[in-house]
Amino acid sequence: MNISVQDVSSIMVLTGAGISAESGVPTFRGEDGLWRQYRAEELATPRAFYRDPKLVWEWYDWRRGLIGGCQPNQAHRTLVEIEARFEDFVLVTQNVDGLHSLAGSRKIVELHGNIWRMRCTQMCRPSWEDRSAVLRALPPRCPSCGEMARPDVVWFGEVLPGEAIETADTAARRCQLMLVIGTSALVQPAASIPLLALQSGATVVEFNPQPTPLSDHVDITVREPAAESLPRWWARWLVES
Ligand code: BJW
Repeated sequence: MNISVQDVSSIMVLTGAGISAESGVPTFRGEDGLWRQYRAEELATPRAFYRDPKLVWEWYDWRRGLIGGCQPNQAHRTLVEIEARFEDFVLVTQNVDGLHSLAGSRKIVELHGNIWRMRCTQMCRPSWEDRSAVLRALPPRCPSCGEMARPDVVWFGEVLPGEAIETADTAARRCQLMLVIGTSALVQPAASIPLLALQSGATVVEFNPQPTPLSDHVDITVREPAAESLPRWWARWLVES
């Protein structure tokens, strides 16, 4: 690293499914990824949901059960340590699994929602958390108005939560260092966030065993699984600083 810990006052992290891979959560586009077994357009779009809500809920129920048995790994935990070290820190995640929060991260921005929350399709009340690994009745109902509930996640064709994307854009323009961990950088608008940081002069480090469309643009690429490489990178950076 050409900058020391002391020289960095503002740090941003962008994570994707790869950071949770070593916890046992399937990625979307990897070899064993979810999109290899299921067609995204049949499950992760509003159209799919309104065509067959029970099928879509069964898929989310299955994933909730799977994620419910997973624990944060060393990469999630290292981000908690990094957060404790920097006053100006923000962790922007595309993940819906809630593992950053379980690990103890505090300043989290969830771009694509959270699988443990649901919301009323009639929007009669704010979203609510339901951590039941298996839901009793599918599709579940809104406890206030009795209409159908949906997962509080962002599907293809849906707009990301305004505050989340604004916070992420502002942090990207302001940060001096950005860590991009475990994302294929294929899904917009999240994939463009590191480009904002690069345009603003930040140093960007990518942690991913595979190349991505970002790889040629970033300052450093670490081509290893994050649960091994992130703790090692962080320890080395502290020592070198
Ligand atoms: C490891 C590892 C280890 C493995 N360690 N790494 C501009 C151009 C073209 C299209 C669009 C555009 N703007 C918008 C679009 C349309 C669309 C889009 O981007 N499509 C592209 C696919 C072409 N975007 C949208 O629709 C978004 N909405 C939007 O922009 O609204 C305005 C608008 C709408 C329509 C038109 C124009 C504008 C919404 C996107 C919502 C994404 N939702 C999902 C599902 C969430 C709910 C759920 O979980 O069910 O979010 S899709 C899925 O992809 C999920 C993820 O968050 C997201 C990103 O995936 P991620 O995290 O990168 O995972 P993978 O699997 O792709 O990659 C894992 C990586 O980890 C790999 O690289 C591995 O190598 C690596 N890895 N092991 C480190 N141990």
